[in-house]
Amino acid sequence: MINRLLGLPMNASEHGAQIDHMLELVHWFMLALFVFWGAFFAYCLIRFNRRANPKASYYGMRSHFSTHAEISVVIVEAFLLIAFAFPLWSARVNEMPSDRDAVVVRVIAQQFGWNFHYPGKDGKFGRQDPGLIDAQNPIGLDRGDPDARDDLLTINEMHLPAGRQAIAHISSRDVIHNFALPHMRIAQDAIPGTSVPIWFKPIREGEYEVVCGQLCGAGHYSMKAWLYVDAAEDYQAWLDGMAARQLAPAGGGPSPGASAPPAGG
Ligand SMILES: [Cu+2]
Repeated sequence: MINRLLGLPMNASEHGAQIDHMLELVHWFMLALFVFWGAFFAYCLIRFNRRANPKASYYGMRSHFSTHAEISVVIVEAFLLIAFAFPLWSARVNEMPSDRDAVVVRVIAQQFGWNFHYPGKDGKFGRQDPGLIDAQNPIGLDRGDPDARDDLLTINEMHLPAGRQAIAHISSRDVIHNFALPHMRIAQDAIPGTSVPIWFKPIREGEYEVVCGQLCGAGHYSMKAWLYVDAAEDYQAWLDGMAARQLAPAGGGPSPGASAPPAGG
């Protein structure tokens, strides 16, 4: 398998096989180029050595050959771009599923960790205010906002259900980071002041490492999180458990045995 040969991590997303296929094509092409140009180089060393050519010639000699070779390389590269890279990229940006059909999460990077913000049962994200950011409230969530009452927050732990599309809105609190999910074959810079959506569909349950793909400071090496892709019922159980732990029982519904934090509400 090409994944193994190239040292790629296992693919766990729906579109990942297409990415791997393109990587494979590019590598075969590079191998062909390497062999071809290496042979041409060796040929030139012998054909144009000093003993055989005591006087330099600036005209003629095989120049058409290398021009044709270079044009062929450009044509193959254009083909790879137009036939493979553009459609892949276009699907990432133009075929974004609607919020109704997907699990939507906000990802807020900070030095040096990942905050995950789930909208809760109402499906609406509460208001965020940078002025509210403190040690207990890393994303500045305004709990006074009705939409925020059932919102859930995790640090360095993301859960998604397998087999459903996921949309992640990527942003940052401080410097530029990069939300990289190697197993999902997707990555996106986390840029302060912007929120960039990405989407993918995890197809394999498991635990996957999330890394910061952008050198972001002295603690960059430690900026890791885990993505848990769960079966649908396990995902729901996780959400329910989080809600029981994080939310005051005023939010409605029975929450048996929830040791609610002393929050006003
Ligand atoms: Cu980072």
